Amino acid sequence: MQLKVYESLTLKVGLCLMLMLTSLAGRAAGIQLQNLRCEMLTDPLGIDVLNPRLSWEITSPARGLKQSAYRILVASQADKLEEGKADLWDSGKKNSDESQHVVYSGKQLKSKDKAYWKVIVWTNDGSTSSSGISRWSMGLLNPVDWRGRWIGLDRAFKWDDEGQWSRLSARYFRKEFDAKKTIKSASVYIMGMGMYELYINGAAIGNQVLAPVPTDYTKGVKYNVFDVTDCLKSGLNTIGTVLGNGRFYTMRQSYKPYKIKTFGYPKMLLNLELTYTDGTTETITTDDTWKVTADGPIRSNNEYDGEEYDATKEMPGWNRTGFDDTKWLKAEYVQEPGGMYEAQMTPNMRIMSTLKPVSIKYLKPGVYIMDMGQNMAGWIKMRVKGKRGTAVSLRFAETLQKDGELFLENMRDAKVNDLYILKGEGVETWQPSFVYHGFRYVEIKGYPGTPKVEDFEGEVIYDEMKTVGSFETSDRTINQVYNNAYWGILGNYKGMPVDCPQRNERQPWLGDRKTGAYGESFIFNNGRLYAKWLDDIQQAQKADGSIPDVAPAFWRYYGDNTTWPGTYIAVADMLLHQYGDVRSVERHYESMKKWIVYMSERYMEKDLMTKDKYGDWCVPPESKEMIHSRDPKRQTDGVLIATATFYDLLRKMENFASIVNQAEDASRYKVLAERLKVAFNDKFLDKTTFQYGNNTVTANLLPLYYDMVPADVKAKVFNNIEEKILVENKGHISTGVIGTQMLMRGLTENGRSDIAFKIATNRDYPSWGYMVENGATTIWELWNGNTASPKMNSQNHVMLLGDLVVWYYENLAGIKSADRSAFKQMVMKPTLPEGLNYVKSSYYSAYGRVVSNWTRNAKSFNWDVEVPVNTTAVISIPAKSGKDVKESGKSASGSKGVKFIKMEDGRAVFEIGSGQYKFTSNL
Ligand code: RAM
Repeated sequence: MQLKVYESLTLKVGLCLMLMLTSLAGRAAGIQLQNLRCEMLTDPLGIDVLNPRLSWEITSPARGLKQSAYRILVASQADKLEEGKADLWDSGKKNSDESQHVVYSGKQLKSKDKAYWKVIVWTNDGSTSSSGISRWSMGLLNPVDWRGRWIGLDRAFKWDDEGQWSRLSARYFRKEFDAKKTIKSASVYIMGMGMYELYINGAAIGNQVLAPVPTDYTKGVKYNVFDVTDCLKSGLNTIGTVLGNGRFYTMRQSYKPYKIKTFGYPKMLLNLELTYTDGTTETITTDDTWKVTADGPIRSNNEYDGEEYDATKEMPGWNRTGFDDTKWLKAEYVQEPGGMYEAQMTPNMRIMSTLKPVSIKYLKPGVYIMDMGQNMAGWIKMRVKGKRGTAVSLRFAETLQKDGELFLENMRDAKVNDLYILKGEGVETWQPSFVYHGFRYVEIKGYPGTPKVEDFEGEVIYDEMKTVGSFETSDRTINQVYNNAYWGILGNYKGMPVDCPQRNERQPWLGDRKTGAYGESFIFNNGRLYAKWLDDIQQAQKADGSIPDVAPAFWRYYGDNTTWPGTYIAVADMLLHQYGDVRSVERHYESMKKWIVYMSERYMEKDLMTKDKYGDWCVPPESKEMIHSRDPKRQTDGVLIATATFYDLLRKMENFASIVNQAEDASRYKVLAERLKVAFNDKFLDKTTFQYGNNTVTANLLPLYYDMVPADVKAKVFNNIEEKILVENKGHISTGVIGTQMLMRGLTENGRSDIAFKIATNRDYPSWGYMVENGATTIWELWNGNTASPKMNSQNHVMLLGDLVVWYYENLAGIKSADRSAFKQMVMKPTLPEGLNYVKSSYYSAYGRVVSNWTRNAKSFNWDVEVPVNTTAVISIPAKSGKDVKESGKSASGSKGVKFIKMEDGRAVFEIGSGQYKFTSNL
């Protein structure tokens, strides 16, 4: 059985310490517990939720297994986790099948408290089983719990440059202290702005990079917590930190102050809490006894322009005891950033994988071009040997020009250039600390000797999260597009979902993820990242209710738009549907409501929502050089888009309102939605042609998908879509960021999965396959990404994925959660478009692994299905009759865990419980 504390974060403890609690689970009669392990690699530390939600996963191959009761025990010490000793909480035996998000309801926890917990479960086969032990700890819950002061240096130095391509060297801090007694335990609480590296006695603490996650620091400041007990000793110890700029000291502040928010110079607040074996405690805090220098090896670090590292300026031993810091400056007291201090509830970024370059080619004297074979986001780790003072430059690009040089125009004014200056002491290994790049190709300049593939490695960086989905089909285009989507999605997770990782932008644009977040959740366990993003959006909201298009609002785009800000509500809905995260709905309900009220009061005219900013962004334009179409026939009316979108958001709000017991609100949303629908159909539906607006696919699809179309004309509206795609567009996509969000599901749900399949497998323009055909290894910002102007043409944007990934999993694989049940109930109904012969897919839900592997030929359909313990699935198998379906060679209806329900649309429908099944039917 696996335990999880949903609220908590998987912060890693130091390299010199890996605390792993051994699982103490016993095996109870009847239940074979498999894969006994703690879900968290290390325990969640420093959370700031008083009543965290506890979840567990029961693994067993048994069929039809369900939890019938549970009992949670929580204690302040691991050895107290026995009956009668659980001093924090003993839930008692609860007859319930709940195993997700059970709210801790024990003694109130205070700052720094530790909690150890386990669960005992009873299952419907009469067995009992006990889990292993997991733990969490509380952070510093009140500002007063933070001792010491913010320190930094509020100025630049003579080697810095604060112009448009600002250069600010990293700041190194150190503090020696004497631990006079024997240490029992020690924890570090750190807020290091914009980014920090932390060392104790020379050892790097944690394997996070580019930490903490970015926020609007005037609204919220994230702290990270580490258990550093094993890194300290009695006597003299030394803490060292390095502060980089991140989004805190933002370049270009003198360039576009009206647009780009900046926060000042790097700064930090740190508490090291020591508990001695005699029970006494001591806190080492940041104050003006710390020493600091800005004259270390990191000469410049700038997310967009790159990092410069001069190894001749290294300061050996600077983060260990005994270093001579007499030439260093005294740290200065500085103003706090202004935001609330918040425990970081989402894991930091980390080096998640590595890539070997596929080639390094000579370009001209001293210049080589390295190909990583994959558009990736992260950095290059390099090995080099040469004379002291030699400078090696690495520049990054997504594509090459015809002459083999880097194509840098689409980076706009980002310099994307790392520089390493050798110290000349044998083999040197280097990778930057405070920047990342989005690239496939690297220009290597000034490398001593001939650079070899073995000397370079691409380190792929994104938020630490599990890959939970796998997906493969018999179609090579779908497989490659899936792979491109996978790389694009992970590369754009940067403590927030950004639009792109390479050019001078990298902003968390809301609209790009409205449906994307949902599709992504099938591939990555992104629940905590998106819950954090909702907080970012809430913090970006103005007092009057306005929500920007970018949040955190590093770029100030308060345009009172409908579609992009509506992502706030759509992502909350995704978290509810995929993860059962009711708490996010509760936490954001009032802010979402405020935005709805704000928009309706200001921008509703005659029951239509009039505010739209981007239209159906990035439709395929009339000429392949263009970015945005100017052809009115390709564009969809903004009021149509805004009204349909707002209608859908109101329906979602209606559901949220009932979840938070606001019945009056719920009916208000309902009434308003109805009014919108009437006005919408009056205004946009042509009663003779059954076309909406100017009859673009998007114009017809939005109302159809959102269920705004009068029942008697639905088929006719859908006919217009079919005709448009098949006749006018010859089976091609014509939608942009908006229409693509419901295109694949819209076609499939209306019985034309064949058209969806055609669109998904096209390899000519415009299509996802066209990107593949032209060498893409990620997804482009534009359908014509290989020919359009470089002014807005990223090769790694995920917004054009629309609902494609959702369609892969829910429709092709048939792995789908029943409405908002977060996979407790599933509806598994794979679509079998002609030409697709197999799908092999799995998804790791909160309850455990779901598998759907199907193959078909002219005669039969074979389907291997796996459903986790404590869940059920309604499955739908193409067959002539229920009797025609076999499970493991026998009649399915007689099989254990399988119940025949009905025949429907040429399919036999069964209900199954947990377990593995092998279904076959004759076609
Ligand atoms: C561009 C970006 C982003 C998009 C906005 C509207 O700056 O490409 O992805 O959301 O425009």
